Amino acid sequence: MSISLKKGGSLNLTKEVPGLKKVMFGLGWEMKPGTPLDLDASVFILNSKLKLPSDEHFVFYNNLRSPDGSIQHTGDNRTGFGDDDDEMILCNLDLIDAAVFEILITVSIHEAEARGHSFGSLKDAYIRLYDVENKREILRYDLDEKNTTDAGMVFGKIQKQGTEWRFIAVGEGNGMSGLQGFVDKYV
Ligand SMILES: [Ca+2]
Ligand SMILES: [Ca+2]
Repeated sequence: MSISLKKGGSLNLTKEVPGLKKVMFGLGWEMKPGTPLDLDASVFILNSKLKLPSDEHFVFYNNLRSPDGSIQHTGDNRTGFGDDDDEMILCNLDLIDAAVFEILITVSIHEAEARGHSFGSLKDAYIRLYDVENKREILRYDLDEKNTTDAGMVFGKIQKQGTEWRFIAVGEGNGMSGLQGFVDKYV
């Protein structure tokens, strides 16, 4: 049975799913009627100093694969139409470089400022972790605070703790700085 997390909640993936190797991070969103909104999932692969080891460790719609092959973005969705996952990121835990400490999954709104959009324009948004090999959902985090003026948000992250991986439901916005704000922070 899938586990439902709240903001700040976490789950030890290694203990919960022994032998877990291939994980899919699925992001889905729906907007309020009349607000066409393009959400973008991006991944920041960080070392223990919480920085990108190289520009290529920033995986997004223009760089779909990490250098070690552990992270693969399946491509941009511009409308969020439909109830299934709108953007997906595949992660192979076995391929993650040993120097990696944390993998952030962010979502940001494309051209938020120009279009006057924020997370307040969203009706629903979620992130879920899916075990690709065993074909089952591990956990799900439904964004509980949507009345924000943020254009970017760290939705969730996986963090290395010794030899184990833990998922944390973060849900923290970064104001109107959006995707560029994350790039400025982690490069
Ligand atoms: Ca998109
Ligand atoms: Ca959707």
